[in-house]
Parts: sequence; structure tokens; C-alpha cells
Amino acid sequence: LNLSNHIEYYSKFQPTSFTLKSLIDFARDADIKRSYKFLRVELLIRWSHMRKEMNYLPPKLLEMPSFALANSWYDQSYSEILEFKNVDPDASTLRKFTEALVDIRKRHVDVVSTLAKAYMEFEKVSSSNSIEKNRIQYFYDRFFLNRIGVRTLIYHHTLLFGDESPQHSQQAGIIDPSVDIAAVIQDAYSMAKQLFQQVSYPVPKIEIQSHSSQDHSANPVTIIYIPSHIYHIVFELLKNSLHATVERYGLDAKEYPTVRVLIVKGAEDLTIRIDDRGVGISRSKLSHLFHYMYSTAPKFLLNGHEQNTKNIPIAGLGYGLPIARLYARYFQGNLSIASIENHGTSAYVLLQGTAENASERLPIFCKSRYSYTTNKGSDWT
Ligand code: W6P
Repeated sequence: LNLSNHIEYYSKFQPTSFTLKSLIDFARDADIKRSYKFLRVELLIRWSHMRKEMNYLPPKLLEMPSFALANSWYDQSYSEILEFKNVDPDASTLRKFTEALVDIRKRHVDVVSTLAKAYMEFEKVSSSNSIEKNRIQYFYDRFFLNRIGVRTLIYHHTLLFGDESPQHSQQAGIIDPSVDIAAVIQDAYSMAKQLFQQVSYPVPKIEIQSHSSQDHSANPVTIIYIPSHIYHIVFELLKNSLHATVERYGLDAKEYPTVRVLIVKGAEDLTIRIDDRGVGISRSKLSHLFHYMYSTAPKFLLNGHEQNTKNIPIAGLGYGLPIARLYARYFQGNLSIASIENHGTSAYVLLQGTAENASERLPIFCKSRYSYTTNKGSDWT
């Protein structure tokens, strides 16, 4: 299997960045031939950029069994898509292409946990220095962001032209032109509540408030977006807030402070703020929340005792926060966390409020980025 010539070739093209608006227009057109001709090239371009970038990772990381496994999935998928090069889009080809995309989505479902494992394998054989840590952090962020983009395009295509149907009937492929933010937050809370109850954790209550600068009626605040992305983000944040609250007050408290959620739609952004009165995070640990390095082996402390986290579902999702931030950034939003130690934590999710401004943020391979990282590493003491 020799893909390197193809990788060289396709990495010379820039990826095409979509907006939520252009993805909806694409869906309204629903031209499967156009989608086929576009995707069979675009997927190769996006994968090629990441493959080029991978060469700048510590070579030992690439050799780890889990990294090799993930790469074998990419090789497989890359060659499957390559086979459609120069193949005319007759009905049978289009059907095969759509089926190939469904298979690819399934094949890559465990990429994040597999690369998390690869990082742990790497740390075991050779403890990484700070330059290597930075490079891996930089690469993982870009790689997982690219993956979100690829999966979005693939899922959009298979929802529009395949046998699966979207969650809500008003959806245009993967996009819902009217996501009810408070409803998504309620869904995410219900799921978090279930997880907590499964392990006999108490569940603090939540309260949701919302305002819109454009609409002062009691209508729910809505936005054009991909509902699963918002769900993913708020689920992760709520889980953390609930956990921090229980951690502070213990498992048997009579009452817990409510987790307060505020949704505000302004002219530019839609902001979601999630406030808890949990243990808070010290400044020194705050930046670690988004480090892949510190998230690989989740340890939960409850009232000073280390819990056996083996079978606890709420603990097993090590890369939750960094991935949640990537979901927010994917369409030019952001996620940030501010905390007062021993008082509580506020998480801010900012999303683009208009579909025209919500454009895909995509990594482009850039060699010079890597060449000026020297051994001196930092320009501070
Ligand atoms: C905490 C730690 C944290 C991370 C993310 C979101 C909320 C919270 N609360 O104590």
C-alpha cells in the first residue's frame, strides 16, 4: 500500500471551508453527483494535510501500536476513496460511494480513544520533554478538529443521500435551522443525571435562563447549528459542574447548590454560561484541563479519597474537555473556563449566531511552523 505520492499531490490543494449557510444551501440543492465529485477529492485533501503534519511528531509516538492502528484505518479509508478517482457517477457508483462513507464513519469511531492510548503508550516507553508535549498537543488539537470536519461532511452526505434519517424532520442533512438551545441542555442534563444515578451519585439541580436581543418574547432561543455538537459541548461541561458540586459537598449532603445556566443571544454570538458552586480549580491546574497529556489517565477525587474509576462511566471520558472546545471552535466559536478556587467555576461557550459567520476552522499543513521550534523552547524563564 503506497499512498505517499497521492498524499504529496493532494496536500498541495487547500481544503475548502464551508459555512453553516453554504452547508444548508448544499442540502437544499441535494445534488448527489456534485456532492460525490466534491467529496472524493476534499476528503483526500483534508487527510493528506494531516498525514504530512504527522511526520513532525516524535517518531516513537508514531511507532506505538495504537498509533499504527489508527493510521491503518486512515490508509484503508484513503485507498477506498481513491478508488473513485475518475469513476463516472452512475447510480451504482453513487450508491457504493455513499456506502463507503457509512463504513468509514464506523471504522473511525474510536480514533480519539485510540490516540489517547497511543499517547499513554508513548509516555510509558519514553517520558516526553516539553517540546514534544507541545508538539503533540498542537497536533492532536488540529488532528481532532480536522476529524470533526471530515465527519461532518461525511455525515451530511449520508443523511442527505443515504438510508439514515436525521433526528429532527426540519433538519437539512446534519444542520438544524432552529436548534432550541435550552432543550439541548435539558437533554444533556438528563443524560448526565442518568450516568450519575447509575453509580449512585447524587445529582444537583440545574436552572436555565435565556434572553435574546432580537426577540423579547417568551419563545425559546434558537440558532442554526448542528445539534449534536452543542449537545456534546454542554454535556461535558454539565458533567464537570455536577461532579465538582458533589465533590465539594460530599455524597450525602441534604442539598446541593444549583448549577445555573444562562443562554444569551446577541447580535453576533450566542453565549452559554454554566456556573457551578463546586470545588473550583486552582490557576495552576486550569490550563491542564485542555491538555491531552493530563487527561489521559482520569483520576477522580471525592472528599479526598481516590475512587475506583474503572467502571465509572463519568470518569472514562478523558478527552472530553479538549474535544468539547474543538467542537466550539470548529465553527469559529470558543470555550473558556474561569474559576475561583473554593468558590466555583464558570464555563463560557461562544457560538457564532449567524450561519454566514459560522465557517469551518480547518488546519492546513504548514512546514515552517515546525522548523523554528528549537531546543530552547521558551522565551521565558
Ligand atoms: C469544576 C471543574 C470544571 C471544569 C469544566 C466545567 C466546570 C467545572 N467545574 O470544578
